[in-house]
Amino acid sequence: TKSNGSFNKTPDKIPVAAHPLAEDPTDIASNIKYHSQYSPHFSPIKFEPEQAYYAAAESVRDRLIQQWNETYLHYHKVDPKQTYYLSMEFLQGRALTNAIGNLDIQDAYSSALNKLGHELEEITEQEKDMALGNGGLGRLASCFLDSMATLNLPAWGYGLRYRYGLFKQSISKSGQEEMAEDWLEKFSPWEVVRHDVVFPVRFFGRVEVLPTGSRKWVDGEVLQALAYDIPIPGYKTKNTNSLRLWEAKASAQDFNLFQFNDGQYQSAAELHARAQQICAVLYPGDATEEGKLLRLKQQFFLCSASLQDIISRFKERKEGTKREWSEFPTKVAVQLNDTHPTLAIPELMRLLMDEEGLGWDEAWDVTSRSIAYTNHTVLPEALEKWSQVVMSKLLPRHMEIIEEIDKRFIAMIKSTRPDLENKISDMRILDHNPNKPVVRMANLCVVSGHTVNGVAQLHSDILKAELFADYVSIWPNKFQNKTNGITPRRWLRFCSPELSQIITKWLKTDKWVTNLDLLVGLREFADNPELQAEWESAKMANKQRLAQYILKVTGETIDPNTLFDIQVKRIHEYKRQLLNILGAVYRYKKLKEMSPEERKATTPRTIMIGGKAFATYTNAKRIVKLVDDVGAVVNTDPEVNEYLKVVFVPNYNVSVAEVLIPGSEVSQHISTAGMEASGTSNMKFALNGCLIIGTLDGANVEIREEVGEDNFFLFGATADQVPKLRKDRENGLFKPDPRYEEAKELIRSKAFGNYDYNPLLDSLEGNSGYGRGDYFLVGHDFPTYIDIQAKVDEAYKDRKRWIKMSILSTAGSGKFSSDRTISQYAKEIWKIEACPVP
Ligand code: B1N
Repeated sequence: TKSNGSFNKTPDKIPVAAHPLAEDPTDIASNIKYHSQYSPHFSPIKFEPEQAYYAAAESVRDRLIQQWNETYLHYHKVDPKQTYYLSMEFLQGRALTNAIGNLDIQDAYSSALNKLGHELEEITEQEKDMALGNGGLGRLASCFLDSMATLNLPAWGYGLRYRYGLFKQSISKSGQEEMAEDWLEKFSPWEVVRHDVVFPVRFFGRVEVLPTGSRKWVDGEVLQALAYDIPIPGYKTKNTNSLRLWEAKASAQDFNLFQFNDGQYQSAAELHARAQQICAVLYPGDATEEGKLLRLKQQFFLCSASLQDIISRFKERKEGTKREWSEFPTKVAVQLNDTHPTLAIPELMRLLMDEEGLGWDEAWDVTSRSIAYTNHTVLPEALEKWSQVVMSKLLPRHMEIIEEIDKRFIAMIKSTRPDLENKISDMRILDHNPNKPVVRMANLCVVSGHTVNGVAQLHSDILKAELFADYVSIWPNKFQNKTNGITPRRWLRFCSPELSQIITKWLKTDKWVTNLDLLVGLREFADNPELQAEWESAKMANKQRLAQYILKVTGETIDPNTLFDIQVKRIHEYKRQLLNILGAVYRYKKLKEMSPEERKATTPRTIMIGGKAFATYTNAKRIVKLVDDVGAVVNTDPEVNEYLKVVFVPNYNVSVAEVLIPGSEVSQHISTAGMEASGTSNMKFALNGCLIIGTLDGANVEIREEVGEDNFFLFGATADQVPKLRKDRENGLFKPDPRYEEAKELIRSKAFGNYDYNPLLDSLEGNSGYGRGDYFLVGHDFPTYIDIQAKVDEAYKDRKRWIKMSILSTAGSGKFSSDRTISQYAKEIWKIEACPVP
């Protein structure tokens, strides 16, 4: 059953039936009609937006498939070094607008659909988000795929084809409710199943020692990994890469016909049921702890299938002559997106030793020169630790290999670095805590990988100074920084066509779409009244679109003439949505105390907060409920609702972000300093001319450097002050600001309903403990937060200055293109080069 789809092509002398890729809208329209008739998914009477979406998507897919096949053939022929980006999450969002945009066929498809009685915008709304990710980490993987294709890099994404992606969130009287979101309910036109790409993946079993002394993993249960490919087109280039997602299947032999005929339906199909569980759901946690066997199975399934595929591609391209294994690292770069795919390390070792017959040293050399690791968080609860007991049962051979890596690492320290002897118990991979012996996945990655990188400068510095400090003295050159980035295609060019057009007009080129540094060219026009007028009207159009969206999903009317203030991201105490809502409560209280004249002099504001809470994260869910409750009171208070509205935006996801971000004017990125590794929505907001209210955390630091400190609303403690502030708190040295006490008191007084917010507010009281004693320093940062909000209100009154700041924010965002990030990975970690399809 081992195969990777190497092909015996159809004879070249027989041409493919004519299937011209139409350029002309009339021809495109007839191609769309063709699909509605001959690729039917519905009964043949209707051609409503939904039917039009599927037919249009299939018509676009025809084009993609042509370039996709050419890309595959070209890479096969050139045989360049390729990158394999292994990730448990890809947060792709919608594909249609992106594909049409990257293929540069917007106008033709728009008029073709008009001819068929439809609007392109309405059609694209039909598509469900592909939400196989939780938040920043998954969306980063998707931005990277876009940049890799755009830069013509030979690269693959590898992930899992979850049946249900991230849950759908709705807000009821009791707060957040979760529902399964069925992105495959009606089939996805963007995936192609590769029936010829199937690999076996084993679980459980035992290790057999062969007479030769070599070891082999046998017995247990064997499932099949089947490949589904999603095309990843680059922007205005032929290169179309693949996102390969694995689905778990059991084979027909595993179906016990005898038992079934005997009426034992469940046990007859037991393995089939277990296979289905593997890819049933995305683990919906973002930086939270979990320890389920199923999650470990998912991780191994991804690693094993992907590595077998990578190895078979490596072998296939040798064209007859024997290829040396030492060449493997010159053809293969594997990037681990956090520790979630760490099992790629022992799995590659196992495949090389047990299946290919290499010795330990040779296998170790190949493995460690091929694999690199990106760290995305320093939150202790997100650093994966797997039980050695569980690991030994599920993956007995891998556990042996990990033990050997651990043993050799310790021996190396003892012989070369006796000064580190007393650090060994922290640095080693196995933690022999007698209560719960675990494997520390991050340590395994640092010891085994050739490169370790953080995702923003501050985060990378913290990794070197704290989390991985001991390793730095052994391998000073192993550690790098790769500041995150976002794709300017989805996050400006396609989500804000109005602003894009203005930028192109003033820069006299649209080259900024692939060379984002060109945006600095806007600086010289930042004071120009003509540009300012155009800029303001484009932002206003985006605000109106946003207001319509809010009305549609919440029933709340918001006024586009107020300041639009947005915080959207997963709900987490370290991200401090609670600080935002306490600030809103304080603003409400002050407005209530003002005279009507005084109110008129304020800057009216609409605060929007959105994001999903992990289903069992109680305080996060209380925060969601609090935002909604505050909104219910404020928005119906006739004294203040002209000056303040608070809206919880339900079901935040990629396509909601594409509406919210272009319509934003200020955006909050207010995590406790040192805790947000990078953040990436901060980059999207800044790129869209939105000013940031932020702490010196993650990529905020670099955004402020780039846009200029005058164009960034900074407040709060810095990362190096945080440990002392927590100590001070423990020692009873914290003196709360009276304004902070007022805000908390108003909530405790039940001004926002009867829900019991005391447990949430109590997390801000006391002296110490994670999730107690105000670990996240909301109280410490509250006064400077309120002060900076007053500065925002003042700045907004000076329209000329505000628009200038907005322009300068966009102008300073060039660095945050994922094209820049990926170029750096390609050059400094992967050592791969562009391989453009002619
Ligand atoms: O990765 C993003 C960063 O921009 C964010 O700052 C960071 O919080 C995010 C366990 C995670 N770190 N760790 C996770 C996700 C899922 C999971 O099960 C951890 N996500 C991040 C991109 O670098």
